[in-house]
Amino acid sequence: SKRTKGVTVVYPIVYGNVATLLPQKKVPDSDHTHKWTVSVRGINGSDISHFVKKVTFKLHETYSNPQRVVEQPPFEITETGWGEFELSIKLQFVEPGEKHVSLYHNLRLHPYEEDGSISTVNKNKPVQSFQYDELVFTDPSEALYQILTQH
Ligand code: SLL
Repeated sequence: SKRTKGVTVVYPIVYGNVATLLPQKKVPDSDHTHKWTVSVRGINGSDISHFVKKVTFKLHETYSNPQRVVEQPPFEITETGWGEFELSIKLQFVEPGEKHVSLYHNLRLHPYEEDGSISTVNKNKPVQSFQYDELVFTDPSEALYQILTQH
């Protein structure tokens, strides 16, 4: 629909991962040590599907089908694995004319000490690594403007 003029809408989001150590021998015949979930949400876990149509998570190429597409909430992927890597999270919006946004996240599996070494005392505690960010829509369509400001 028609674009607004001189309008900026800022929408806060949170993205990142949780990870837990797998009990040994949980995944047969594999060297996977951790289970993790990477997600993108609104603040306080709020739903973003009123304006996000599709989220593509691009995992490390050691995963089969590394491109994971999620078209309904929750926008998240759960996997098991053995290593940390940087992944990309591409958001596509319900308004076809709105340019997609790519976010980057370093998947974290290990509890790190302040000096960068892996903590042995905390190794059984879940790890969390989330970042706050803001989506900035400049002159969104009138339809998207309505959707973004109604919530
Ligand atoms: C590292 N640069 O060497 C990183 C790469 C990749 C992690 C980590 C794959 C699991 C699977 C997996 O955990 N990859 O085989 O399905 O630490």
